[in-house]
Amino acid sequence: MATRTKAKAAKSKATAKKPAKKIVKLKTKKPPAKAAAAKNGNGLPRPSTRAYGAAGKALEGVRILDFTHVQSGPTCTQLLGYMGADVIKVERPGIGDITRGQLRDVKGADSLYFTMLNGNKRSITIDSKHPKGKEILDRLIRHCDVLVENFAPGALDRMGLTWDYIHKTNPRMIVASVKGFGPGAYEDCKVYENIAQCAGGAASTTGFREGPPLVTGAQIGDSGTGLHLAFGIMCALYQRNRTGRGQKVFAAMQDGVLNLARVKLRDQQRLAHGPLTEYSQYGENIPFGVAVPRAGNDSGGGQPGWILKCKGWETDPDAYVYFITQAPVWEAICDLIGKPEWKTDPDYAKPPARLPRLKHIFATIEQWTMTKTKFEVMDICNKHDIPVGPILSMKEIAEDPSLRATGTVVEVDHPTRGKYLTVGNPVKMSDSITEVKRSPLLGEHTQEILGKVLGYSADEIAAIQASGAITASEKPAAAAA
Ligand code: CAO
Repeated sequence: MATRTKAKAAKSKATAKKPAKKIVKLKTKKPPAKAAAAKNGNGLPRPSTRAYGAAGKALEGVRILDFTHVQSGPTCTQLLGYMGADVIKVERPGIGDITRGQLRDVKGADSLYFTMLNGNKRSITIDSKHPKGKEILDRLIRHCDVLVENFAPGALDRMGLTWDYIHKTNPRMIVASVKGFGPGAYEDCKVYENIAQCAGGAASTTGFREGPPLVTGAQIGDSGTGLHLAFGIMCALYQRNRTGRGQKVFAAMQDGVLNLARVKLRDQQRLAHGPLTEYSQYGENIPFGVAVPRAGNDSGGGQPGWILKCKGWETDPDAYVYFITQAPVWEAICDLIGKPEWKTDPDYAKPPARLPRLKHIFATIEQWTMTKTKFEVMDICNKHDIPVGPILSMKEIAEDPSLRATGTVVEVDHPTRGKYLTVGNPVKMSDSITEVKRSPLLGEHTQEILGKVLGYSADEIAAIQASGAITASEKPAAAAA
């Protein structure tokens, strides 16, 4: 205190010696409201001080009324479950999701089709057409944030769950749907994976020119659309923070496939300006038609690529490698394959000169790759930054230790089928750690959800049970495929 007083006195002495200065009042600008808000974190809470991974999951607190079945819808809700949402899967009593019994490999147990698409969910059985069932659904609608469904067009409305009804019951609820097609000529059609691949432009551009259209093994129609839907749901949840109200989110499988095949719509428009020079048919002098052709294994980008045989191809159907002749590493490729003269030969030195000779170039590179295993090719080429990729079989992927280590391939235990592999969360987050849980048995959580989530008393649950709204109907289950 004494020190402060002394200092004060010294300061006033110094001031007294100086001639009095005219005091100019400076107009201080108030910081703009936006800047002040930004300084205060734009309304966000203070950054958590908890260790990364210990502050809960990304979607903790979000509750999903999962009315999905087969593949497209379940893919979406499983991802939301991986991110921490509480996913309540509503299934028909005694039957459940049709995939429980489809492509069954273990007698009496839920199929892999079901178990691999319905992890991290709880199952409740409700007959949605039973009056008591309808009452339970109403309560669920009030307790959930998002309803996700992929019934055939009109099925949800036929249950009485129209958008108007849901919105009136819970104005905050987001209603997310997958259908085969958007509004138009085909809007009432039922759609499965391969139909979407065909209608979305993927099949007409997949396969070899001289063969028929091909569908791909990647489920871009089902899982791809589920992924699109999940993105829409996330955006709707974010917007709801501002508006306080839910909205409809709609993803058509045709649209989802087209979105993934957009480079082919790019090429369709390029065709109007001349041939597609990176397609091998250009180098082979085969004229282009009016639509984008099938391009075999041509690379979809500007760098020519092809699938080449590797050592063992005679007996191993997957002894192949994808090889890209990327321009910046052309010289390294020439040295590796024993063609150093191609580095300066005007027929090979520059990319445009190589285009008409791609078939011969890849056949020559293949003579080299056939002397190595696909993994040896990978090791050698990567040292030179040459982009190559081994054709991995599903067996190799299932056994790959790095995919296990990252949680992309996960082994889970199931009470009736035992251990099985599933695909974990393909998206890794540093502060939201995914825990992959097994799929639920049919109706495994019915009592728990009725009591703990919806607040029914034990007597009420007993009455619900007696009503037949949550128990198996007399109808026989649909035949499993
Ligand atoms: N209680 C009572 N009834 C229930 C019920 C429940 N819990 N859950 C479903 N149902 C009823 C539906 O109300 C519907 O009845 P109505 O037709 O009488 O209204 C019935 O079950 C069948 O539903 P659905 O028509 O959706 O099923 P489906 O097997 O005939 O068709 C599919 C399947 C996938 C072709 C269709 O659902 C569809 O086109 N979905 C949209 C596109 C899609 O997601 N396709 C991807 C499928 S994965 O390849």
